[in-house]
This record gives sequence, structure tokens and C-alpha cells, in this order.
Amino acid sequence: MAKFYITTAIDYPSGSPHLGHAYEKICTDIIARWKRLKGDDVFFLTGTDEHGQKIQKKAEEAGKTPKQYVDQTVKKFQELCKKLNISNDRFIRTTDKDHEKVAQELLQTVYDKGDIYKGEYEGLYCTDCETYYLEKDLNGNKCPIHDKKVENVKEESYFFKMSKYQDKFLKHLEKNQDFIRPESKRNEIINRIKEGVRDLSVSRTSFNWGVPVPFDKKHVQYVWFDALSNYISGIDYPNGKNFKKYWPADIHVIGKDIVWHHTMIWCSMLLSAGIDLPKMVFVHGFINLKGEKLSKAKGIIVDPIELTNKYGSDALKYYLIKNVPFGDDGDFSEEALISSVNNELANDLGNLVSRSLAMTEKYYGGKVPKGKNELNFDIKRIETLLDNLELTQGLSEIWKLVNELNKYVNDKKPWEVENKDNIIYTILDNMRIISILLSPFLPETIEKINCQLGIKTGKLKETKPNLLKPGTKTIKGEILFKKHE
Ligand code: ME8
Repeated sequence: MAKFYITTAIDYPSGSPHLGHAYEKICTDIIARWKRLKGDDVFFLTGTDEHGQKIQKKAEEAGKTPKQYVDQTVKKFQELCKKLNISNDRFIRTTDKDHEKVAQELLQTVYDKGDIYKGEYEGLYCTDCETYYLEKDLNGNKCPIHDKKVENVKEESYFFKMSKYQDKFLKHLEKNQDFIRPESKRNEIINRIKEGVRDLSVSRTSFNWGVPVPFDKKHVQYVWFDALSNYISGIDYPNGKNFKKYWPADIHVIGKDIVWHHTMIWCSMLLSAGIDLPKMVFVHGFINLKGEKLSKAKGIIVDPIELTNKYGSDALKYYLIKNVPFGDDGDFSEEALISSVNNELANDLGNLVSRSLAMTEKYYGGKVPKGKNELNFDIKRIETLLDNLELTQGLSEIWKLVNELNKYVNDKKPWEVENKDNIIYTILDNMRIISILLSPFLPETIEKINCQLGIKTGKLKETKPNLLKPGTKTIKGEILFKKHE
């Protein structure tokens, strides 16, 4: 059985989760479920990034200690995972004791390797992205991501000799075409490395909400050094059986603002510590609202928990995957979400299921008739697309099967035919096959469909025709998708 380790970024719990957080978890969850469907042994990690100056400031504003503050805000992120039916194996918090221990051990290992030196950091810092900037990379004096003034920081700091690893990492990128996907992001990173890599400040003294630096307790770790190590602490680095089994990560799924951190920074840390590099960093795009970036400051917010309460998690998943090609930016529109629910989910899929089960009930007393599947779906193309992480195209190909089956029902008109055993069997058996393929995308709905079909959702190898047992008792259940105005 192949192992497969996949992660999302860990979110800053500095408020409530937004639609971008939900989107990243949804895409990652679909890939994890797809791999499980194929029979892989999957570990899926997500969580929250709870240290740093940004969280400390937010906590002060709220009149709380940082720990009290994150203990409260993290609940919303965990609720989001639950509402979205995210199948993660662990939800890591960087305030978890085992994580803090690993973050310290990793910095100590890099120190012991001779890759840390003491100096003074003087430069520009954006607290919102917890990132150092060069003047040339700013818009005026503002951070290009958050459009906020950066701070002038001057303090004693430990530096990590990141520049030492630039050639080695560049060679790795050149040898491994797929290490960063999509290709445009890979090219950006290659160009940035070629411009020259500077050493990285990895400790701070001007605040204390962080993992202590093991060799100098006056300092706390730079929050990104701490945060990135979650990918190994979450599977019990260095000696745990999960680390031995699952590392290296197969895919880190992240957004486009943190590619440098997950490539040059993370990989240099691993190279320094003598740990294998992950296999791929997949960069998804940003969800915007009417062309504008989601931003709490500007009041451009979409609450994914509210959307899930209103439309259901599968509707949100379907809409996002259909409309935002994985790797590209996309625009959120509630009208388009409603149109997906009413047309594709309620009409194409919901009606197919309800009329098929109604016919089984009416003509066969709610039992699958004995018959032969007359359609032969070719699912190879779907498998290739999903293996290649082309989620949008994969979903669209599965939907073609839904429509092919609808067309079959309309063309065959079983209500007008005397001997309809094969027709009804074909419909039900293909509903079973489509359910398997759709299960990574619409897990809640597929469970309901299979409950009505009287079966358990199969694995990918069961997408062969004629596996539905005649005589299986079906149940006409609740409608799958309510229409919205
Ligand atoms: O960056 N659309 O946390 P974060 C899609 N703690 N994705 C978006 C988005 C949008 N509008 N806005 C943000 C951090 N994201 C760090 C990560 S990992 C060791 C540490 C994505 O809460 C963003 O790109 O700001 C990132 O992948 C994730 O949401 C968390 O963002």
C-alpha cells in the first residue's frame, strides 16, 4: 500500500476563518480522499499557526493573554473543519507541547550544524504576514500583500545561513520539474533565487510570544521557523512511527503569498538539518470577491461557516472546485453558488437520484432488479486528471457521466417500456459508479445516496460495471439539495 502525506498551510487564528482558508482545506481534502479511494495509506495534516507578533498584538487589543486569545479563536477554525467535513488525521496547534519541543530541536540541530550566527537585524517587517521585506519589494512603504505600512525593526537577532543552500536548492528545482506547481510559480522562485538569497533572521527579542530559542532564552523563534516545522512535528519527528512512515510529505498545499517560505526557507532548513525534502509544493490561487482581495480591514469578508450553514458544505465544495481551476485565482459570487445548487446539484444529480429510486420503488418494490449494465463508462481519463491534481477538469468529466446517465434515462423512457430490467439496473449500477467517483468531492451527499441505494461507498477498483447486487433493498430518502431563490 502506497503512503501519501498531504498538508495545508496552518492558519493564523487572528480572527475568524475566511473563504480562502476554507478553499485550501477543501482542495486538500479532495486530494486526500481521492488517494484513500485509490487505496493509499493517507495522512492529512492541517492546523493553526499561533505564535508571533501579530497574535500577540491581537491578544493585547482583546485584553487577553496570547494563549487565552488563541484558545478562543482556534475554536472557529476547528469548527470550520468539522462543518466542511474535512478528513484531516491531526489538527496541529503550534502551541501543542510536542510541536514546541520539535521546533526547538530543529533550531538546535541547525545551530549544531554551524548554520546559525548572531547579528543585528535592521530592516522592514510586515507583522500581518510576519515577513521581512526589502525596500524594492514594497508598494511605496506598504506591504504588497496587506497594503499596510511596514515597520522599521532594529534588534539583536540570530541569523540562519540560508544563502549557503541556494545553489543546492536551485539544482534540486532544476532536476525536479514538478517540485513547485504550477510552473509559473516555479519560475518565479527560480528567478528570485538567481537574484541572490540573503541569510534569514530567525529570532526576535522585542516580544516574547513564541517558542524560546534553545541556546539563548532571551530570544524567541521567528514565527515562520516555528510554523514550518509543524509539517514534521505533526507526524512525530524524529523518532515517531508516523514520521518514519509518512515523511517526506507528498504535497504541501499552500496559497500564492507563501511560496518563498515553503520552498527556499523550508527546504534550506531541511537541507541544513539533514532531513529529506518534500516531493511537491502545490500553489493554489486566491479567492477574490468581485475582483477585490478578501480583507478584513476593508470589510471584504465572506464567512465560510455561514455559507455552509445556508447551503451545505458539499454545495460550497462543488461551487468552488467547478469555478476556480486549482492553481488559478477565482471570484466568489453567491448568485453563481445558488445557480450551481439549483441547476447542477438539485436538477442534474438530485433529480436523477430521486426519480431513479422512485422508479425502483414503483416497478420493483424497492429492490434492485436483475439486469445488465448497458453503459460502459470510461473512467481512465478521470483517473488521469485527478492523479494530476486537475480537480476542476476531473469534476467536470465526472459531471459528464451524470449527464450521460440523465440522457440515458430520457432516451430509454423506462416508464413506457414493458421489460425495463436492464434499464433500471443500468441506472442504479451507474449511480453507484458515479457515487464512487464523486465521493471525494461531495462526501456528505454521496453517503446519503448510497444509503438510499442500500450500499456502502466502494473503492476506485469497484467502478467496474455490474457489481450492484440484484435484490439490494433501496430506500427512497430525503431530497438531496433544496433549491434557493
Ligand atoms: O499564511 N484565497 O496563514 P494565513 C485563497 N500562518 N487562499 C488564501 C486567501 C484567499 N483569499 N487568503 C489566504 C499563513 N489564503 C501562515 C502559514 S504555514 C507553515 C504558515 C491562504 O492564515 C494562504 O495563502 O494568512 C495560506 O496558504 C492559508 O490561506 C493560510 O493563510
